Amino acid sequence: MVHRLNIGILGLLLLGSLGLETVRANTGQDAWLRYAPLESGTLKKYDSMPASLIVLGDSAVLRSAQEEMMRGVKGMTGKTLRAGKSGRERAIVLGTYAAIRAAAPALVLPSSLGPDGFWLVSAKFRGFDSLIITSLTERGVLYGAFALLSKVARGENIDPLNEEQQPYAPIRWVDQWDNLSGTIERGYAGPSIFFEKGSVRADLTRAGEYARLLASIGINGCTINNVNADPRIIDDSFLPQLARVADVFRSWGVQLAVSVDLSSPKVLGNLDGFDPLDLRVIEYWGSKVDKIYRQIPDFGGFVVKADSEGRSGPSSYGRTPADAANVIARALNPHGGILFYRAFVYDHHLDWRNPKNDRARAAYDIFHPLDGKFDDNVIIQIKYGPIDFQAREPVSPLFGGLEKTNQGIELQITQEYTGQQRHLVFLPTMWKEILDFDFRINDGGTPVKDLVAGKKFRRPAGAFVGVANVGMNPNWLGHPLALANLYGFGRLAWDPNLSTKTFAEEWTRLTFGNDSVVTKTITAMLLTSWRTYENYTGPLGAQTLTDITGSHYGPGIESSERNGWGQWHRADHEGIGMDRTVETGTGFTGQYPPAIRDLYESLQATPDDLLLFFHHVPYTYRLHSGNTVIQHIYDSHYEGAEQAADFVLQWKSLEHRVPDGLYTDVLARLEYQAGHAIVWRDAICNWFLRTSGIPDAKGRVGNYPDRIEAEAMQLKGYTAMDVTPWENASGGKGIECLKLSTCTASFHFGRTAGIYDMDVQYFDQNNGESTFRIFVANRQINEWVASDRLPATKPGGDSSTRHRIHRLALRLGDEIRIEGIPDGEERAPLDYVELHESTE
Ligand code: GCV
Repeated sequence: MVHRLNIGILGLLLLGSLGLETVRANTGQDAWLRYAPLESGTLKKYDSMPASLIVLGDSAVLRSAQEEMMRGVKGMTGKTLRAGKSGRERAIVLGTYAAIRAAAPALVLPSSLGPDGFWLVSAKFRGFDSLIITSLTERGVLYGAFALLSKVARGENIDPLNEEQQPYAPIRWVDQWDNLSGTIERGYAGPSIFFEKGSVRADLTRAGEYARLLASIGINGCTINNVNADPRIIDDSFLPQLARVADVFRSWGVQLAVSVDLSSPKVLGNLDGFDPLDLRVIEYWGSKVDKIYRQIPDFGGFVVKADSEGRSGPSSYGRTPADAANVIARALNPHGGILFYRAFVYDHHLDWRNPKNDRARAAYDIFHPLDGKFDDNVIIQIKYGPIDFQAREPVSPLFGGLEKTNQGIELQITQEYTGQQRHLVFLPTMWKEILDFDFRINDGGTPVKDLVAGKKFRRPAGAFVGVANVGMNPNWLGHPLALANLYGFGRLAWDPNLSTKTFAEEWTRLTFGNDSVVTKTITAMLLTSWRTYENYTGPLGAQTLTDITGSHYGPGIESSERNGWGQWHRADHEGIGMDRTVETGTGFTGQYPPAIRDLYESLQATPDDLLLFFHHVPYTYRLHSGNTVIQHIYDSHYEGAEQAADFVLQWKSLEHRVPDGLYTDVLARLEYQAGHAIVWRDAICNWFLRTSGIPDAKGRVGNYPDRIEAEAMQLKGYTAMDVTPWENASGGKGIECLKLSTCTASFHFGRTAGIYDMDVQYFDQNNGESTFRIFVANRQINEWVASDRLPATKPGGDSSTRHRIHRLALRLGDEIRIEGIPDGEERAPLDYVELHESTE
């Protein structure tokens, strides 16, 4: 919000030298806080910025704000801010409102400003035109400092300035699923920054840097261990180690929290059980919490996963989640701590034969009847959809089912079901749709963002939680562009009304500088990437058709069926989809308020994107788009794979505009993604072709004129193998070298002479590093080692990888020979070769 003030406009101070923007070598470590030198035109805008800095007060958080201002201004403008002399010169002034007011009584804070909000204002301070960054809290001052620096980095005008920002929800946390061993469940960027070999790391530098990143986007808490919690995390002997993490978080205004196991009173406390209503258990939690706060006075609280996926829980004693949550919450309450109780509670031994069974119902069935029974410092943490972080799900009905209970939304920054940071998927596009989704309760506007921020039903608390799982990888998440998801989570948690384009652009500028071509290209890639991924992985709300009992990565269409996990799509010869209607199905639609229930209950009214989540339809059913379901499956997968290929071209247009190392790294990832999108496309299209028996009207599926199957080549040493499931290899087969030495597969080029691009589809397992060599007419033209660390120990959809050899001159009759040299368990496995006339 911008106020008109008559309290003065900042004068301008010449900062001097105009520099050219240098594209800084970028490992990604600094993420969006690079503070790279501004290009001369942009730099000029800040000529008049005060050259001194006044900090009112002395605390760890204010010192962080001060150091950040110094660092940022120095990096971007080359100037060192000097310590300002109060009442003698213009300055940037940092301080809480109480401190500012004492020094400048004329300054009146906007009445709407609450905790953590900040005000950036050009105003007189002790007689001099200054730039004031203030807030009710020190943390808010820090957020304001970051906001100002972000503006400068993006070349925004800051003279005059009068801007007030207020976070949408009071609690904006990230969760890490780090194990004490140092591994991270569903983490794709290296080992834990917190733990190593059962203890907190000796060196917590990265943890401190992470807290800085989090603070820069307004995140105020972090749960550092896996929700599948190791009870030892709150063992008395472990508490001093937790205190060390809290120490590095504190100066960035980030509260430490941990996940706890409900059986702790038994496992750690030597009780004979953990019945939440047993007085000894109540006492256990009380004394444990007191001990924690003695060592960590600003401790944030606990997260609980119970009665879910094998975790212990109150159901063992016939108690409810409210019984369990309240006991712990009451221990936390006197200290101001919070208890997050996860709604991800379900039976993973469901009988799949019963058409009325439905995992999607679980959270609402369990928690809605308990509405109003939870204490005020309990927050029910609800995953955005009723299943589990799929590429597309409807919004969980539980958000609309809790009116007298605090709730928070759990989003997943780590890309468990969405490409594991090997595929570019900008998730805020999905999150924004979810947050804007209107439950239309009592016909009033009831968007999810207002429910989870506690606004709609005037709850004392509300929360945005993002499962981040950053690791020791220098760029935090593995894929350099995946950092946009962490940034986007923070921005949406701060202000869910921001457009995704706004903060996608912000992130791009902060990360890559202000080159408009770069900003435009990367923003466009980000904004289309979720739909692209959905197109080639999971159509029409059938969920991500991945290997759900294993890696959650590559295609695994039948893995969800005929087991108790309940992620069924129920595709058979006739049709596909889960009937979740009240009338004929599982009754799930009845969990939504009437207006939404009616929408999803009706086959005609259900949006195409979610059709198969709610209805079972024949393949010939016509969508609103006019296409049949089966043709949509074919078309969307071809479209998705083409869009993924187009990302490569878009990125290539940025060569020499982004730092070289970063350019090459991202290019390799996008090329891999384009290849893997084809693996997905072919697996899904062929599976549905075989299952439905309905051919692709465009004749693409099952016809690959440019493809030479490895098993059809002349083989020396190599033997043909069946790949399981069959759809994850072309023709269901590949070849493997069972010898200890080199095997060869060859064929003769039978097409018109010309320049061709050659794609070699091979399987890159993580239990060996095979070498491949390509010869044309006996001349070696290429060699590579299959050394990626994909989540696969066998040939299949997780390991299938494409290697492209560009612009190969081929003549009719040329022998093309592939030599495969196996290594370890990886038998130099190959699927096929494709030759396309080169267009480059
Ligand atoms: C931490 C999914 C994931 C699990 C995760 C669980 C949860 O099932 O695959 O790895 O466990 O969700 O959110 O608790």
